[in-house]
Amino acid sequence: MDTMTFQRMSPEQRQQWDEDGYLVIKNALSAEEVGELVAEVDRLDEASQRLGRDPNTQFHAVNIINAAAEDLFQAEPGSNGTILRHEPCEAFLNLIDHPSHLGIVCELIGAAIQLCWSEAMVRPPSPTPGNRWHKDGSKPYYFASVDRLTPLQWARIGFFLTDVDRPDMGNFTVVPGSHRNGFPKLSQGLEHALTITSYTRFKQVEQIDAGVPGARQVTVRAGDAVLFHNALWHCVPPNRSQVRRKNLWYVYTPVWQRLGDRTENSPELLARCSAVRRQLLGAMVDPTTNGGIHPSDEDVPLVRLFEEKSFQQTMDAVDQEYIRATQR
Ligand SMILES: O=C(O)CCC(=O)C(=O)O
Repeated sequence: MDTMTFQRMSPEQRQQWDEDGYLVIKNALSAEEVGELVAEVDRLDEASQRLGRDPNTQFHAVNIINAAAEDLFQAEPGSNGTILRHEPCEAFLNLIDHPSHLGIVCELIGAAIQLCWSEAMVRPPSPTPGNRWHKDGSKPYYFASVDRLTPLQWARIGFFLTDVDRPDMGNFTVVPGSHRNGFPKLSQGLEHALTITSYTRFKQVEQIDAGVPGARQVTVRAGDAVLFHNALWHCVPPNRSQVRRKNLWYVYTPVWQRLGDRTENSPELLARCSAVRRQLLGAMVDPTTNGGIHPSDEDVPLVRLFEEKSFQQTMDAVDQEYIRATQR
């Protein structure tokens, strides 16, 4: 069995996660890793431009760990998008179990997880907002809320490959605490709230975060990562800089969810992966028997590595911790 090193959350990161619904991992990637990843993102961006995409429009590629494809939302229904690269990419694959963040992800959502989604994004300069206010889980799935609370089902991490160190650079923008408190009440009223959260109308406003109480444009340097809760309200204001913002988004979900940006992985990719990487790719050892319903230790090897006990013992410990808390 492999051994792995896991970076754990600092007390400050735990507090930031609990209160704000996101946390920042400074210097998650080295300058060398950033350089290599930027080169890969540029290759995909250029491939899509050769297919006719205007370079001044946003670029999204999904399933970048396998053969990268243009965003499924721009694709023909039923197709997997236009394939931009046919070979799995080592630099993108190496991020799935990177020591800078995997332990923190496991602390938050558990170690019986898979990578549901991998995406490369380029946000060129633009006078209009880059995205509406929304929670995640409105794509590719929606998540039900109970009493307006939505549990953590989708831990999404952004690896930033360019500095976004000033406001209005197309920053990832959040309302801290909104994963618990909901979207804040606006003084501009309901119609404005419906506009800035609408898929089709959000570009009608110039500054999408103006007048949204508590809105914070997150600033980061190239190499930093931002991990956030699916229920956190977020948006993207205009990019008024000269910089093409580049980043990657990876999403971890429990192994019992469906994969989001692919239905399968290439057999060649699986064949050269470690057992942990195969788990993270969503490949159960035998999905037709034990794996599909009750994962075995072989299906989720990351659990033993992270928790230092078997999957069954981990489940028992979770139950016991809950019972202890209720009996205090
Ligand atoms: O790119 C960003 O900063 C946010 C992306 C986003 O909102 C999304 O794709 O759901």
